[in-house]
Amino acid sequence: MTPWWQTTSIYQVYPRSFADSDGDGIGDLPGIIDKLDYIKDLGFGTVWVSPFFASPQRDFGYDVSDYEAVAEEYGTLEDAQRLIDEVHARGMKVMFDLVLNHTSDQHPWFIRSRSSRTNPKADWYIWADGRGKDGRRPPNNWKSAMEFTSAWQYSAARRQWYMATFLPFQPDLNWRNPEVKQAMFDTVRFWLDKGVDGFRLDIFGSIMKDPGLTNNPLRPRMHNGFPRIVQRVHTENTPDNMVLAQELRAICNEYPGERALLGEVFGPPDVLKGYLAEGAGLNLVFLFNFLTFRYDADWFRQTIEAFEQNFPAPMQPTYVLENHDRSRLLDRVDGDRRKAAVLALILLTLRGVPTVYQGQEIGTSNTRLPFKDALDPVATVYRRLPQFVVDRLGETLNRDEVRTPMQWDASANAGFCPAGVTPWLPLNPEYPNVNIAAQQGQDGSLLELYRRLLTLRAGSASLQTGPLAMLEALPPGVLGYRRADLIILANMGTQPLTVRYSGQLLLDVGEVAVGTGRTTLFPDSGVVLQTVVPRLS
Ligand code: TEU
Repeated sequence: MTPWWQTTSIYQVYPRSFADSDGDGIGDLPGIIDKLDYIKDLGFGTVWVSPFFASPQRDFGYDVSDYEAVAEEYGTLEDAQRLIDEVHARGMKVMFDLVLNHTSDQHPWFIRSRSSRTNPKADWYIWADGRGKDGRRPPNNWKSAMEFTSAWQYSAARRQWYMATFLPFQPDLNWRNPEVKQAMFDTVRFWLDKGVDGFRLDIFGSIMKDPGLTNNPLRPRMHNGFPRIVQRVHTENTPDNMVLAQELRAICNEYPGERALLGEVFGPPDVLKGYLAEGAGLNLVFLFNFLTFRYDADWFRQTIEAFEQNFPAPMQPTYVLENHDRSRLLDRVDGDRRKAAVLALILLTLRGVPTVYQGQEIGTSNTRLPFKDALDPVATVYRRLPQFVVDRLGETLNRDEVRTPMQWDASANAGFCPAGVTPWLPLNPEYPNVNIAAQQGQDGSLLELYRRLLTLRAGSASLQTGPLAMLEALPPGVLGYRRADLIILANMGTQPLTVRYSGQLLLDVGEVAVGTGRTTLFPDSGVVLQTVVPRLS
């Protein structure tokens, strides 16, 4: 039998902004539970919940201070258990989000660790002596994820440096210390025991660094849409990190029901595939190339082909057009909702596991927010850069812009929290028009398109497990592929185009004309066609 994670579709919930059940302006676990029917009715198979664990919330949960407790504003451990059970009661799966690379600097482990060089937790984080006369220069040239800043932070108490791959308040755990490994594996088991179906693993590729602290090669160039000052050969996707994937998988394999691991990893597909270790490692890895797509048939064809080549069945590519870190897709197509519909068609008919970020299904746009008011700590780092550098670096350096409250309806506060309450981030001003209630049941709405596509997918073996083959001899502008007996076509060009493919129309977006032996697609349209008439028995 095909394991559930190979054929599922994932809906990402960002708890702080999903639904506020107790009127404090912050989303919470009971709020998510109240909305599970919504996710289920759309047709998703899996809910991935971003971190809700105890945290000072400087990075809104990606800075954990207790992995086995729920942050007060999100609820209780009982709520977390109820969330798991309620997801299961609806026949869905649930993945939690594990931040294994670093903790909060407020985690008791780190508070202890930084207090002296001899305390029992002294070696739980990555500490090193500095260079130079007083050791006041960082141990090596490793850069943080912010690119411009060192990965090392000085601690006066120890007169040493600790490593922080992301932000200074997120010290990296020392996974080469067996006690650390044990403690973190215990956490993994803690949640598996409660019945969680798997984990999304936060910046998983950065966990195992070179123990020799070798300098990274200084070779500035673009990588995955980001400018890199140094190449991260000694700090990212190291061979030891691939081994860690297999160790974690072995823990999951102790449990019934195919628990699954989905890695947030960055790199070229042939490197990322190493994490899957031919079935013995992570189950899935995010392929983030779609986050920086060009709306262009040729771009999609090439990108899909590269993934197909590197992730043939039973491996599954994991496609992602949006998440809580990067721009909403609508802003990448100048707000053109027809293009958003074509992208939904592609995302949900490809081979592999599609992921959808809350609000994507109604075409939420980035909320323009002044940089100076940003709550996002990443924006705080970049705030010091001159605007022209920020512009060149790309979009959504202020991640608040993609984390504003979910737009449930046109009432005050969009139904996210009660009227009169101030939500933790301002609402997207478009919410009176762009919201779930306005699109629910409306023919032609993006929301109903997602529902139709997910329903089609859930009921179609061809879409779930069928092979994917690119169609040949298509006019430039048209993306086309076959999934077993189905044909998917999308016109991403600017002219109406006719192709020599036809079949029974299962689903269409935009304006199309399906004839005998030919289909005409107007710009920003697409179809799913069935080529073989099913036999009646
Ligand atoms: O993100 C890691 C990451 O490298 C990026 O997606 C990052 O947010 C982006 O480069 C910033 O410009 C993960 C989480 O998804 C993110 O929300 C956390 O802040 C981060 O790890 C630290 O845990």
